[in-house]
Amino acid sequence: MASIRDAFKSKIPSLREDVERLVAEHGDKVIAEATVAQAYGGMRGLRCMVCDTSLVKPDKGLILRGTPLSELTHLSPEDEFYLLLTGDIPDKAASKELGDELASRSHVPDYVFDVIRAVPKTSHPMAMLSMAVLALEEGSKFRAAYNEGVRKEEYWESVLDDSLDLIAKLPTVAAAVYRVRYDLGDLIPRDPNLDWSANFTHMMGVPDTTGTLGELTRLYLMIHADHEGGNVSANLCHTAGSALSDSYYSVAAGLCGLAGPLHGLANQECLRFHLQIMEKFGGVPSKDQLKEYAWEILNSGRVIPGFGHAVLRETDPRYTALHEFAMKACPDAELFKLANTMYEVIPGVLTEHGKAKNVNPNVDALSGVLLYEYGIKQPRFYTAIFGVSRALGMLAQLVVNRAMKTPITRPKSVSTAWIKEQVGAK
Ligand code: CMX
Repeated sequence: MASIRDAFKSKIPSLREDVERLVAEHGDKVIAEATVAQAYGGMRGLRCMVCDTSLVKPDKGLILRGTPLSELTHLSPEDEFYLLLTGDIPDKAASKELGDELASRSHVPDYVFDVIRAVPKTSHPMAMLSMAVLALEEGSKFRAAYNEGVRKEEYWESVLDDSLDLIAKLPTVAAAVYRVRYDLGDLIPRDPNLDWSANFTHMMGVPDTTGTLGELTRLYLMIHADHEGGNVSANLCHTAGSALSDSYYSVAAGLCGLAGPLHGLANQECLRFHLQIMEKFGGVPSKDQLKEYAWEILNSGRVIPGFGHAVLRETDPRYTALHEFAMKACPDAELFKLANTMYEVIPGVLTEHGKAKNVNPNVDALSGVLLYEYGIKQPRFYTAIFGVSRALGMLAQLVVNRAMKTPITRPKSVSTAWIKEQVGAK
């Protein structure tokens, strides 16, 4: 099977032809209408953005290049990147070639570690990670190619180079953020015998006491990579990239969005919520105690982290994948027992509360629990781990968009006065 570059390159002519014909023959057909509620409601459900790497179906969850997540959780994150970009799962040879290519691109210049060390220790790891990604921008091959006048048809080649470089370096950079931010001692070098995921937790210095840390890291980094195009991180990366900002600028933009508590930071908030409950009740509370506490949270105007979703209307299949892993790896862990009690109690409480459109758990209801059980006891770092994974999806989408010559994003904004006039409101 071909290398990731050749496999993608061979698909570009037919992808371009297909979309050009679609727009030429059906360009004036209507696919979406916007209501006033959507204009004021985060454009929820508005179908006016294209993303071919993955799709989130309200009743089924994440579908990657046409295949449900549940059938793909055996893939390594690197193979998933191959799939997201090309639409194909690599065979052994192509997978090894990609792994070797990432290893060969993994060197991080020393000045990037200096940037990480220069930031106050009180900074959030997501701020440190975003800064480190921006520091890597100095080496952008797309920016250099653009300055030399590369043709639009060929933008994708150097964007793919930057993207592979960034993916290769991200575990080293994020692990450095972890060790510096939490005063864990010297940085740990990459181990050439480990793959991309296993190297990440190795460089963080997380002890593998059960022999299953590598499996958890692979699964975690796999399931968080892509979640179609409209979520905050993917959308921000897409918009920055549409201005031809290179992969580093675009991923940094996406990471800044991921850092929000309603998006990627929810895993941190969720674990903190679990720990608070354990402390308050001196262990796993009874269902009645948990129900009462959940009402206390809701009545004080706060959300219950780890439940609900902007698009999904069923249990998140990413939650299901983590649950299956936890059932094998740590069925007796107290935090896992609490997560299970929450699964039994919270949907009923949220249903009675009557606001949330989805009362089921999302991926964050379990992701932090597992990281904590495996010895990563700093919840503020969890979103940075999510960020390393989400970069795969953001970058696959970015390369596809440059290959498709997607123009700069520029929706038309309208004023409240215009909307009032439009609908005949006073
Ligand atoms: N606890 C309490 N209230 C909730 C809730 C929850 N878990 N989920 C939704 N609601 C509330 C909303 O805050 C909203 O209230 P208002 O009308 O007062 O503003 C109402 O129910 C309707 O919200 P919705 O349409 O069902 O959900 P949204 O699309 O507005 O928001 C999300 C989605 C994820 C931000 C929301 O469910 C939430 O805040 N959940 C908790 C945080 C969380 O787990 N985030 C992780 C998301 C995972 C991901 O990004 O992939």
